[in-house]
Amino acid sequence: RKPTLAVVGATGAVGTVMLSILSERADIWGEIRLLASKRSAGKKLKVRGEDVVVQELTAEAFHGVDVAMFDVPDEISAQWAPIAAAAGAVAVDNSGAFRMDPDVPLIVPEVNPDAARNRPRGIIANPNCTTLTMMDGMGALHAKFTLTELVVASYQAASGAGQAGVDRLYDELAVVGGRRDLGVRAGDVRAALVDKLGDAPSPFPAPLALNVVPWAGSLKDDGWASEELKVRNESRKILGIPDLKVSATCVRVPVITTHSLAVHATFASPVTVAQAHEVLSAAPNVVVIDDPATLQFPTPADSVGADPTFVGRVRQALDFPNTLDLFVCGDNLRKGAALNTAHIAEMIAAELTA
Ligand code: 11C
Repeated sequence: RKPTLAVVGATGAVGTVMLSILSERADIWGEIRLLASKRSAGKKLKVRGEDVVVQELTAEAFHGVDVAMFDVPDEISAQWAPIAAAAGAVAVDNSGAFRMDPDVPLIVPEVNPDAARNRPRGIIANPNCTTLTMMDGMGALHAKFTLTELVVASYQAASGAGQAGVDRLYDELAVVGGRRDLGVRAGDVRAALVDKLGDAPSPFPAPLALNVVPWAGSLKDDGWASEELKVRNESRKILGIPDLKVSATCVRVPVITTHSLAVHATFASPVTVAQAHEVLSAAPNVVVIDDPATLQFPTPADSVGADPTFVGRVRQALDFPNTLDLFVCGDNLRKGAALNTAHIAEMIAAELTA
């Protein structure tokens, strides 16, 4: 019998990509059941070329489900993933609700697949998309050279804030497009957006069009944004280095989809650019694009929609021993979310049918 998969939250930004990923990858699933709030129940969505009616999220809806993926806000996952697990499913959760729970493995299949076998709560967590963007590359480098410090600046896309983020950025771009009088005086972009968009809510705490916004997530102690702490805590857990020194600054940029990271990574001993290229080129799901002489490097516009993460601009830091600087791009809705979740679910399906 092919395993039954439930997709909880199929109508959101990540859920929509999930349905197309499930339609593209090897067809290992029997039934694919779509579950959502009462509001979305009854809608028809296409999966594997067929219309599937969305069912209401209830405890009974998990009956007979082998693997349940969750792409919903933290509080919905916190409530429903344990219910799915109690019904006998393995829950693969893409929210932040369980990532740091010691009884929940946090999995990147290319980096720490074996950790997925120890799941006492029946729940496996999928990392945050910013962390995931660098994990395939950093995992491979750590396995060879032993990572000791990570300093990261992110350049995060609007879709990290969900469909509302995408809609807001397009709305803002429509206001500023062609306006050569904007971006020349402090506050002019903000005023133009208020003029045209009024007090329509934005998921971003400042204009994103013609701007960058040094904030993602919610306020934590001492001025840190939650996203920055997720990068630190999740990197440590995935790589299995509890005392890894990590410092992150997370910044939203006017890109629709694909997060980028400038990474300053220190290792136990010196690493040459050639050694790093060799390891990264052999790493699963990593593509190296790095030829400074011909200006070849990854950009979000060239990476969006692809499965791998792209690494370039690899340099030996001039004033920091044992340290590489590099730039990574990864589609935050694919490797950063739906693809990694689908990959974990496929690992579990293989385990269940072995
Ligand atoms: C962002 N990375 O770009 C966030 C979105 O913990 O899964 C995903 C938040 C999370 O805003």
